[in-house]
Amino acid sequence: MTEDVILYELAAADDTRFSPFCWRTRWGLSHKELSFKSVQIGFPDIGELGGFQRTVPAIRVGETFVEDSWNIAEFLDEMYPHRAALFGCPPARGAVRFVECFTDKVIHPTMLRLVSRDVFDRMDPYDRTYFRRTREEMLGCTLEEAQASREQTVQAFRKAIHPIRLTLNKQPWICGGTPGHADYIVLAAFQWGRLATNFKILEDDDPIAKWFQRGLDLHDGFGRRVHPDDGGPGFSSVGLWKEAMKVPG
Ligand SMILES: N[C@@H](CCC(=O)N[C@@H](CS)C(=O)NCC(=O)O)C(=O)O
Repeated sequence: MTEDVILYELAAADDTRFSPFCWRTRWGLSHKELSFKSVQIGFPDIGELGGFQRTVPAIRVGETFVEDSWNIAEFLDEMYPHRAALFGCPPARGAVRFVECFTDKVIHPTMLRLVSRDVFDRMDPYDRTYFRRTREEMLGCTLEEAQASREQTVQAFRKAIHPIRLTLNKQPWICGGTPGHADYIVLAAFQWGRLATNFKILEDDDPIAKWFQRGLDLHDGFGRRVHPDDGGPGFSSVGLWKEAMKVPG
């Protein structure tokens, strides 16, 4: 397969790619040493891609369209069997499914509580109404209420992810000696936090924070370079565009 990969994904008003599910695929593509073209799509328009799930990430490679980060990772392993595997053997793949479910049902809902108000601030006005309505439904409260309790939320969160800490005390990566899709699933959740907010989610000496830093260094700093501190787009224009466009907060 020689065609270029197109990755459809969300972006903030300042062009930061913050979506955790899309970061799973971004890291998967970089793991396979594949360059890709990133195409931004607004939240309300995802259905126009024509997928069944109406979610991003989705990729297009020639005539092939694949949606869902898990399906995309499987597709990449099938298409590029000679490049480093994302999953490995069938039992390993099964265990990655657990990591995916834990992340989707424990890490993401809490991360949403921690970052959603900041994401809203950074979002293009076009996406804001949709984002507030759908995310407040998910949270069961307003974005502001979720943010108001984040000190308590983050304390509970650090305890809830202790099994990851224990794993990383025994081995450098969630997948063992080298990183794979399970690492990218969890790294992507923390990348969401890193790119969406300045709020401190992990203490610097936490083994999970150290693993995250190692993750950012993977593939020539692929994940690190996107942050404004490292030359990426990001926080610099927050507030400014809002004022310029006279959009209510
Ligand atoms: N299981 C899917 C979930 C993807 C997902 O939920 N993506 C979010 C963006 S981070 C989305 O597209 N949401 C659509 C919406 O909120 O309408 C995957 O792993 O790709």
